[in-house]
Amino acid sequence: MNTKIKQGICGVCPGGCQVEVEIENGKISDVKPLKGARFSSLCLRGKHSKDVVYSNDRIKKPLIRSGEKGEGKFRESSWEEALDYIGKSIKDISKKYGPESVMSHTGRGVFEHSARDFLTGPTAGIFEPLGSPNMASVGSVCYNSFGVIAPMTTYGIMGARLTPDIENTNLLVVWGANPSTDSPQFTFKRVLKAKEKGTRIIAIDHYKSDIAKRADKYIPVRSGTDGALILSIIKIIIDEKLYDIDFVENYTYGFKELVDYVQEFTLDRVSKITGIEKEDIYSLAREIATANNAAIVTYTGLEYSNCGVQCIRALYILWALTGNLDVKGGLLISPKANPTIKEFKCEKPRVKPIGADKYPLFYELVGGAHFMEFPNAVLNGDPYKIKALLNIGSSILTSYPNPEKYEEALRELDFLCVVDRFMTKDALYADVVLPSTTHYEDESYVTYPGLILKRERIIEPIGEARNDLYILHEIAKRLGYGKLYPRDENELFEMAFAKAPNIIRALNENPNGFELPKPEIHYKKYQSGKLREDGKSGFDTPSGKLEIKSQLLKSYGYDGLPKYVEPIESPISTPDVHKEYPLVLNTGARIQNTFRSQHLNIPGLLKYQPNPEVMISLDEAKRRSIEDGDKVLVKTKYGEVVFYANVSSDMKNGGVEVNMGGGNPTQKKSWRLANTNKLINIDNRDPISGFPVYKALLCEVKKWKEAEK
Ligand SMILES: Nc1nc2c(c(=O)[nH]1)N[C@H]1C(S)=C(S)[C@@H](COP(=O)(O)OP(=O)(O)OC[C@H]3O[C@@H](n4cnc5c(=O)[nH]c(N)nc54)[C@H](O)[C@@H]3O)O[C@H]1N2
Ligand SMILES: Nc1nc2c(c(=O)[nH]1)N[C@H]1C(S)=C(S)[C@@H](COP(=O)(O)OP(=O)(O)OC[C@H]3O[C@@H](n4cnc5c(=O)[nH]c(N)nc54)[C@H](O)[C@@H]3O)O[C@H]1N2
Ligand code: SF4
Ligand SMILES: [Mo]
Repeated sequence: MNTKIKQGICGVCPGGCQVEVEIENGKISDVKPLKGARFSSLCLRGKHSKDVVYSNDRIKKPLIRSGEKGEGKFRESSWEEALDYIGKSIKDISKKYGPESVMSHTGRGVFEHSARDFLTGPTAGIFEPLGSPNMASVGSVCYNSFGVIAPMTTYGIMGARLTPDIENTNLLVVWGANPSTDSPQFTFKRVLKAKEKGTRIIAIDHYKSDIAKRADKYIPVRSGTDGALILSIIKIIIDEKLYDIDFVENYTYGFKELVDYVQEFTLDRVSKITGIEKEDIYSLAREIATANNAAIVTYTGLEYSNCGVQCIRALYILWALTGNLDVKGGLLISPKANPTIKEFKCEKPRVKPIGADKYPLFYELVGGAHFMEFPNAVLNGDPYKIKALLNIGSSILTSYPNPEKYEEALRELDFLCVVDRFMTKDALYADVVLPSTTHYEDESYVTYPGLILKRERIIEPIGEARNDLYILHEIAKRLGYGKLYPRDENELFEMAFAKAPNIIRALNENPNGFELPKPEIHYKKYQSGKLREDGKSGFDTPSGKLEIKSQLLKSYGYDGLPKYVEPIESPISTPDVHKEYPLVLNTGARIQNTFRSQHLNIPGLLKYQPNPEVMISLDEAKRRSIEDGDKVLVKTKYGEVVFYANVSSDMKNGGVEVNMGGGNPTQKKSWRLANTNKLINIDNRDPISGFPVYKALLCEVKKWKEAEK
């Protein structure tokens, strides 16, 4: 037997974990974490990554639809034929209906580091040189609320520059995130180390997640009500003068209005809203304000309510008011990164993308189209018709709310191309499906904090799979602008590091990669002028201060203050609906063996959790005669889906947590039939980000037998 060991990067997701791969007769036989490496970690999916690579479900050749849309009948084709067909269709549609009628959408499948650099940088608009403004991504439902809109309207900086100083903090608050199940596990490892050193950890979540179980204190909150909790904490620190008075006087805008506004967030009222004991709210406020320093880890838990952006803004404001912004052990602001990628200039499309009218601030800060508006554009021509879609690395029909509507829209299109590793439900509606490689099958690079590494090819591509960027190059070439994307590995490095060729040299010559120069540490950069282009002290916002009251939000007609809005469907705002649907519905908390819709066809990973589950409390289950493992129906006003009961003391009464990701044809039957997004209302959104309310609706759970009657 011919066995080799190669050092590499795990190939299944963009996590970039450094691994050791055992190869027998040219095939991966085992994957282990790389001992001693700085970015080594292996999640369950990494452990089973060879099963993903060699799954029979992989798409192996380009496919052209031969049956009806949705039927699943395709014939294999050559790359040339498939690419020519795509090029011709896009050109024809663009000519007939205008370039704005062709659209691209990218998802979590193209977060591999080079793909991410090309698809979020100056070459993000795949059809932009053609004249289309319609590039969209899953950023329409993920990250941009917490990572762009909230920090930009508050601190005037992108959230990518904000990092919790986990190593130096006394108090770490994990608020609406769960690093222990998230890929990659780098943050989790840091949190565990901090805990070992004695850092106090508080977790705030709607259920007792893994990180909440490890925390020193767990605070259960009703989904979607964190905004009220944060404002009551701010009220306490103002009442007790526990805030940083000098900072408020010199560096904030709108503090007085905030003081007036928070008066309504009394302990009594907020305890009723959030379901948290008054004593717990009070001691949380005191702990955050009096800790020597406090850091925060947050992410998607706060994005999906009716006031997601404002809630995250409130949290950022709280962190600054308590003196925890850009200090040792607090929430650090890193210097602006310098992109190294080749610039690409083309005439800007004259028409605005879809969604720019409804979510103008999203358009200004994020750019591109808002994909929540896709069905409305395709089906109703609002604001105009979209006729063709290139969807790369996203499973639209399992990810977006009200999938029936998206399905109708995909059926209605004149042309759809899907690029994926596996047959998604979207792909069943495609005219052309193209196979994409895993990261074991091609060469590229990975970027970590402070380090760039070359990513070596470990095995030859499966079937005729190709790297996404080279596929894009071929499509762009047929539209007359192939130079937008690299043709091959040489061009990939040349273009990605066009502004720093020394990095290419270092990557080729040094197996330990390229260490980025360590920036000098400067705390409180708002004092020294390091946050603004003009070198003046303060923040890079319209007022030059931290905007508690955001002028940018105001100029777009939104509330300037971080106002709390009770979920528009909730026990408080819709008591009638609550009678019929007495449980607060939350969906999509991560589990380690899947990644959104992915890997629900891999037997080794399904073993960890064979069926899609709804987590329900012991009392709520008993009341409904539901036992652990029972098949149950979860019903909302918008739809009903079958899940399996996970009766657990980790869930509090009055709420449930439902897995997301089901609905794709290759998945195990129970998952395939469980598309959580059928339960979600497409029209219920955060008005600023346009994000759907995935995590604060009402539902009922019934035993399956009873439901059948
Ligand atoms: N109800 C509910 N809905 C949610 C959420 C929730 O919490 N609740 N979460 C939301 C969030 S945060 C997000 S990000 C979205 C997820 O949005 P999606 O981007 O749709 O995420 P995935 O389901 O992971 O789909 C990624 C697709 O890319 C493919 N893929 C993987 N690697 C590659 C690659 O290298 N190249 C290509 N071309 N394809 C690849 C996979 O096979 C898969 O089909 O879902 C959102 N939807
Ligand atoms: N294994 C794995 N890793 C992943 C993914 C995956 O699907 N699988 N998805 C990737 C993606 S797309 C993303 S965006 C990131 C997300 O990364 P995270 O945001 O850390 O994702 P979660 O682990 O779901 O953590 C969110 C937590 O917020 C809680 N929560 C929900 N609603 C509320 C609320 O109203 N208030 C509070 N306080 N908490 C709430 C949830 O119960 C959950 O514990 O993870 C990425 N990593
Ligand atoms: S997070 Fe898991 S699947 Fe992703 S790269 Fe790391 S080990 Fe692989
Ligand atoms: Mo996400």
